[in-house]
Formats: sequence, C-alpha cells, structure tokens
Amino acid sequence: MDRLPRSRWPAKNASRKRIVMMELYPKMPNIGRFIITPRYGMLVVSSVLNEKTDYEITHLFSPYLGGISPEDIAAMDPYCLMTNGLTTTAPDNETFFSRFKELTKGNIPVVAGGEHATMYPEDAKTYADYILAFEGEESVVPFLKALEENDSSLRDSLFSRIPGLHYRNVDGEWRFNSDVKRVVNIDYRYDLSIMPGAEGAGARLRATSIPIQTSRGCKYSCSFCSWISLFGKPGYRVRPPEDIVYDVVHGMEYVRTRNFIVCDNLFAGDEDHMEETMGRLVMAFEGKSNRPVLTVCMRADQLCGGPDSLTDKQLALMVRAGVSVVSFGLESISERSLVQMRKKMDIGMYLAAGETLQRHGISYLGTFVSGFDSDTVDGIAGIADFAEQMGLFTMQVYSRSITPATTDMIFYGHRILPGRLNKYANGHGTWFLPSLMLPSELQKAIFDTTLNFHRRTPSRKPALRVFLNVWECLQPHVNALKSIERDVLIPMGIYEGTRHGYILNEDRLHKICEDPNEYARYKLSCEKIFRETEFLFEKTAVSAGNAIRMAGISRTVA
Ligand code: B12
Ligand code: SF4
Repeated sequence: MDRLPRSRWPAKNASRKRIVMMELYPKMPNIGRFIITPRYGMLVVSSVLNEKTDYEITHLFSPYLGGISPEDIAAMDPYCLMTNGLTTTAPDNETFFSRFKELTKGNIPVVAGGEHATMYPEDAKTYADYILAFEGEESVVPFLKALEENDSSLRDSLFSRIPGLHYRNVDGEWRFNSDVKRVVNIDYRYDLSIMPGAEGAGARLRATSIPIQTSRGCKYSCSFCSWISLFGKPGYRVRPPEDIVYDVVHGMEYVRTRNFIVCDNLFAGDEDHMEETMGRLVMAFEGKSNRPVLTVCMRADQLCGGPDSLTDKQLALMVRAGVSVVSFGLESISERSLVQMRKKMDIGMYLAAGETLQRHGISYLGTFVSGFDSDTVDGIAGIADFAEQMGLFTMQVYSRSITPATTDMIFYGHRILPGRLNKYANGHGTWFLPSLMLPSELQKAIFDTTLNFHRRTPSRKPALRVFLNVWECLQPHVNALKSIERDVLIPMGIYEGTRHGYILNEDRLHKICEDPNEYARYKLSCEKIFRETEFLFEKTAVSAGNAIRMAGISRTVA
C-alpha cells in the first residue's frame, strides 16, 4: 500500500490548536487486522472533540495513510497527541513513541486511552504522559481544559477530579482517579472528513469496514469477558436511532463501502430500540440499490426460539435493514465449560439459533474460548465438526484469558504464565495453564481445529490463508511455551506426567505462588524465556502493507 502524499493530509489552521488522534496498525498479524477498520472507541472520542470543542481535530488511521511515522506527527506540530490501541499494538506504540519523544524532546503531551491503556496502565505509562482509562468521551473534554491551565497546582487539582485519569502530580508521582462515570448519552455523530484517507477508502481497500454502535454494554457477565472492567461499571446504554442512521448514511457516502461492523457487545439487547433503529434504516435506504451490510454480535438465546428470542417479524426487519452476518460468542461445545463460564446456554440452543438464521438467510460465524478445566485436546478437535454441523461460515478459537480483570481471573489469575501477558503478541496466543494438557498443546489444539475447519471447502480458503499466516507468526511463542514446559513447568512439578499425557498439579502451583522465593524463581525463568522470544517476533512480523497484500485486500493504490 503506497503512502497517502502529505499534501493530502489536512493543513494546519493557524488560528486553532491541533489535536492529533493516532491509531497505529499492529505489525504482528492477527485475524482482526485483515479487516480494515478504525477502532470505534477512538472514533467516538474524536467525534466528541470535533463536535464540542474548538480544537482542530485530525484523526490518523495508519492503513488509510499507508503508514504513519513519528517524523510525520512531529512535523504536524500538534498541541497534544492522543493514541489508542489493543495489546496487539503495544509494541508498535512503544517503538513509535520512543522516537517521537526523542524528536519532540517530550514537549508534546501524549495521551493514551482504549483497551490496552485501561487494562495495562503500567505498560502504557512507558510512553504516555496521561492515560484516560474507561469510556473516554466525557472525561476528555475536562481533561483538555485542565491541560490548558498554566498554574501547576490548579492544574493538579483539576486533574484530580477527572474520573479514570492517570496523571503525574506536582511532585511527579503517578496518581489514578479510580472513580468511574459511565457515559449515559452517546449522542454525537461522525464527521469522517477529520480522517485523511477515509474518503473513498472502500474503493482502494477491499476489506474496508466502518465501525458503528447501536448500544453499549451487556446484560450478562460471562466469567471470561472483559466488558465491565473496560467500562469500569456495568450498564446497558442505547444510542439515539437518528444518530445511528446518520452515521451509516454519512459513512457509506464518504468512505464508499457498504460494510459495517456493529461494535455492540449485545446487539438487540433492547428490542424496542432495535426495532426503531432498523425501521429507520429501512426508510433511509428505501428505493436505493446500495444498502448497508451489517455484522452484529448476538447471543444464541436471542435466536433459538426460547422466551428471550426475537420473533420472526423482528428478524425479517433486521434483514431488510441490512443485517447480513451474526457473530456468535459460542465459547465451547463442552456443557461443563459453558457452566464454568456462566454462559447460560447449551448446545441445543446453538443449533436452534443456527436454524433460525438459515431460515432468514443470515450468515453466521462463531468464536470459541478453550482451556477451561474440562477441555481436552480431543474435545477442542471436535469444535471443527460442531462448527460444520451448526453451519458456521467461519470460526476461531481463542485461548482462555487473554485479558485481565475478568471474574475468571479473580479466581484463576495464578494460572496465567508470568512474564509477558501485557504483550500478548497477536491476541491468538496461549498464556494460561490448562488442567488437562500442557499450554503448548492447548495452543496447537486451537489452531489445529481452526485450520481443519477452514481446509474443508474452497470458499474458506481466504480465511485459511490468514490463519496459516497468523499461526506461522506465532511460532516463536509456541517454541517459548515448549521451552518453559521443559525447563520450568515440568521440573518444578507444576505439570506431572500420567499415562495419558501431562496434567496440572494445582496444589503444587499454589505452593509456589505462596512462597515468595519460589515464585520469584518461577516468574524470572518464564520471563527470561518470553523476553528472548520477543526478538524473534520481529522476524516473523510483516509490515502492514505486506500483510494487506498477502491477504489480497488492497484493490488499488491510494
Ligand atoms: C468490536 C470489537 C472488535 C472489532 C473492532 C471494530 C472496530 N473497528 O472498532 C473487530 C472484530 C475488528 C475486533 C478485532 C479484534 N479484537 Co476486538 N473487540 C471488539 C469489542 C467486542 C468491542 C470494542 C468496542 O468497540 N467497544 C465499544 C467502545 C465504545 O469501547 P472502547 O473501544 O473501549 O472505547 C472507549 C474507551 O476505551 C475509550 N477510548 C478508546 N480509545 C481511546 C483513545 C483515547 C485517546 C481516549 C482518551 C479514550 C479512548 O473511550 C471509548 C469510548 O467510550 C471488544 C470487547 C469489549 N467488551 O469491549 C473486543 C476487544 C476490544 N477485542 C479484542 C481483541 C483481542 C481483538 C483482536 C486482537 C482479535 C484477534 N485475535 O484478531 C482483533 C484486533 C484487531 C486489530 N486491528 O488489532 C480484546 C482486546 C484486549 C486487549 N487488551 O487488547 C477485546 C477487549 C475483547 C477481549 N478479548 O476482551 N474487535
Ligand atoms: S461474552 Fe458476550 S454475553 Fe457474555 S458478558 Fe461478554 S458481551 Fe455479554
């Protein structure tokens, strides 16, 4: 992908201070990286700043520009630079900001927000001057007001009142305002003209999608899910339907794509709101040949014909409005694991939901999480057959626990391999100690079943190519797991051999965790092996442009 010439980046308006919002693209391939879509979370923060403040907002999304360098941003001379990122992008952010700080001598404040900064603030502090944790759109405006304050003790006092802010006080010590204020009204709209390269991106990049949100939060709390800790508090909110329709119409016209990823945790959690939104979308595109295509996240119990299910009439309305793909978090085919996850569903419901969607002509995909205490290598292998039986068009399996601060982690945090989770490579890695197999066996089993499913029919070949690429890039991590097992876990007695393979000795693990000396030895040994692996990742990671070319996503050059 060629770079968008700097002449097409917006020029600075001399009378207004400029805030640059920047999203880098992770070097290390993951499945999500092959969908070209700016993250919704930062897009709403830019929208709020654009709508409610006098700053000049420029939102830079690396794939739209063909790359962003620290020199580019330094030359833009922003008043403040804001950045986001999942943990996948953490290494890229660190490299970027170390050069950026060198260039600007630390004179331009860097503010980090979003998932990685919220979950791993200690990590984000290595490159950010401020971290705005949790939902950022309401705290960002008072934060900027405080930043403008020249009197340092007054500024300190203003900072101390901003919920979710990590900042350094007058003595240079980090402080955190742990109180959380959930956003109630999500009533601001996109102005995509603040994103250079967004105009017509759909014509240049085949896999372009626009993120959109109709609701925020969920009504459930599955044990492994991170949504409550990310937002700081529970609560399900809906957006005004007219704003949603505006964003869809504007997004389609400006970006020239029909594809939308609906970033709701639970789509249609408020049925009346869903009906009104879908009804308005149908009206907005009445008589037009080009209609939106929406991918939404739902639970199977919304579709399986039970008491909480949507009706056929509601589903038909969703189809007319453009809902074409449902993404299910299915998580497991083991009834025991589903109970341990507090998923409140069973296999019968999954199959019934698949049948409902087939009747309505909606395609569906599923994600699974493995590594729960009854999971075995054979059980994980069975996921491919189940996915086939249910009629999924694609699927992927995650390892248990790639995120901290979930209920699961409160009880099982000691089973995370110490050393590198705050750099989980590409989101597909295993860092958890499963009960009935070694971590490397879990890692291999989740890819074996995924590759097995995608090898079965030619239509799954593009996804197969991506998964093979992701798996190839993960090899240094797989080798690190094997070294840790050989040199640490087995010799320390954390895993013991049986006739059927290795199983976890949780009592032994507890003893190690309770003994500071033994724990330090265990942690250091794992850390050392993970750190040695880090350099090897550099070799397997490919540039964003190459990854896009490999997946056949780029259509023409900007
Ligand atoms: C929708 C979604 C996606 C969509 C993204 C669509 C899009 N363009 O936005 C798709 C399907 C593409 C996707 C892909 C992936 N995802 Co995802 N995804 C989600 C999901 C379900 C919702 C995210 C969302 O939009 N939330 C709504 C917004 C409003 O919340 P938010 O993003 O947190 O943003 C708010 C605050 O964080 C803050 N904020 C955000 N950015 C900024 C920036 C600044 C400067 C400030 C001040 C504040 C701020 O303010 C925002 C507004 O309130 C979350 C799960 C969840 N419960 O949140 C996982 C989640 C974010 N995904 C996750 C993962 C791992 C991935 C993948 C790596 C999976 C994979 N292996 O491929 C890929 C990565 C893609 C990539 N480019 O690297 C993890 C991230 C964990 C982490 N520590 O990094 C999550 C948390 C799920 C989990 N396992 O717990 N994902
Ligand atoms: S996994 Fe899905 S249903 Fe469960 S709490 Fe998370 S968003 Fe809600």
